[in-house]
Amino acid sequence: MQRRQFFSGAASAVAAAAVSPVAMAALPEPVIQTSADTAAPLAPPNGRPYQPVVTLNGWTLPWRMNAGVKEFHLVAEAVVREVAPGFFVNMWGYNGQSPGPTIEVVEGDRVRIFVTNRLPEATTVHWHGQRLPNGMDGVGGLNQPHIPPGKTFVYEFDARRPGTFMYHPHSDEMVQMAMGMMGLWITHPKGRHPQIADVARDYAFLLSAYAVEPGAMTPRVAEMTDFNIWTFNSRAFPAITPLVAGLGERVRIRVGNLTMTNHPIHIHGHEFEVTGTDGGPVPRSARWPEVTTDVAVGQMRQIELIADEPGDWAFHCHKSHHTMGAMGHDVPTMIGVEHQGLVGKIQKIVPDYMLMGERGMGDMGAMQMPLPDNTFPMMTGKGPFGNIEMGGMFTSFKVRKGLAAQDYRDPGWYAQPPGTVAYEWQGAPLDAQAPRQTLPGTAPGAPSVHKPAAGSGHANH
Ligand SMILES: [Cu+2]
Repeated sequence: MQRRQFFSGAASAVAAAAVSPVAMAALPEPVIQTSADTAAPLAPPNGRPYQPVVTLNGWTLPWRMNAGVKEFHLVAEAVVREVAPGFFVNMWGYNGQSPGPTIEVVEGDRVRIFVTNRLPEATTVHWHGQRLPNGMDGVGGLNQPHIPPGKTFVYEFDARRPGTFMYHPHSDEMVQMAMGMMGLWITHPKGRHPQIADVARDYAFLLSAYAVEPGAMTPRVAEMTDFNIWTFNSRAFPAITPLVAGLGERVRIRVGNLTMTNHPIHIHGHEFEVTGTDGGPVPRSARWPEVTTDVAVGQMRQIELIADEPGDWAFHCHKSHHTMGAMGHDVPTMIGVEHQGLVGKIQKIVPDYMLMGERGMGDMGAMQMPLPDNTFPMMTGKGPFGNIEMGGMFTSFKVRKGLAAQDYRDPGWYAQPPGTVAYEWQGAPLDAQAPRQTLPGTAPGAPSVHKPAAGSGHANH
């Protein structure tokens, strides 16, 4: 705190000498967000019209129109982000949150971004995916001087092509991105665009991951592979807002990845097409149906679908470790290990030892385990049928008939029509002692039906 005050005090003294009072007075007031909830879409109060996005557990930065230029003010600063209820992480971000606010502009807009550095070290902002003058690209040392603590730099360029982009520092990147410095940038098309459809709902979020020891509050910034906090926009299930859609609506979901690994993003009950990347819209002739798309590091994928199946559909990263809450990855596999009589003996050596994982780990969703301060359970979330046993990069896509256009509230659990839910077999139980039907050729000792002919050259399977 003292360090920050020192820097801002020193900075204003220096700045006052270097910049005219008129320019200082012209700095737009920064807007700060104190909530990690999903903000309502920001309808543009001026400038070219567009359909705003909804940033999951995020918000859009308001701007000031100044003689036809859209002026934004980003403040790089230390923040505390509530990643899950009661689980707080010390991060670096922008304007009170991490990720920073989404910036929404329209193709052709002249944009001026003031970046004030309230971090204890230098930073810059790189505008990932944008066409812009070289000196505005934000790579510290290469395109511009690093922004020292306490200083404000100005970036200015035209938003030349529509699409979904990101922003992040290009100054001590390893530390600053591990601490959460990132944000989304949406350039909406001006007027109709042949490759960009009108959609009823347009969602956006970043994938982010952190290494936070249970009980700690600050990410381990040198970690390269063993992350334990997997998030959509720095929120972990069940704290991630569900995506809602009216039955039959066309929905766009924009996903950017600034973690250290790839994430296959998967939706249930629907197919989608990738309609754009950070390189721009994908030509219609180059699209194909998918239910999972891999979002690699430093990539953005924009998917679109018709929400024509009512229900609560899972929407998640398909790496199953990424749909877990805080966990250690050095847990031994105990499946099949009979250690019932051993617990007492082991507890004499390790008093906190508990029997776990003998029959799989699904029971952990119900287990009331003592947790260290400031963490959250590995498997959590309650659904209408019991524990959901998930965490991390998981939420739901809720499709409902008759949802009002501007209604983004959680509609609650889907009521399945009678007779459409998987049910328990009520007939005669399987007799465990009865002989099983065996397919010819697969009984132990039977000759393999796939045995390669001698000399065929095929490797044996
Ligand atoms: Cu993942």
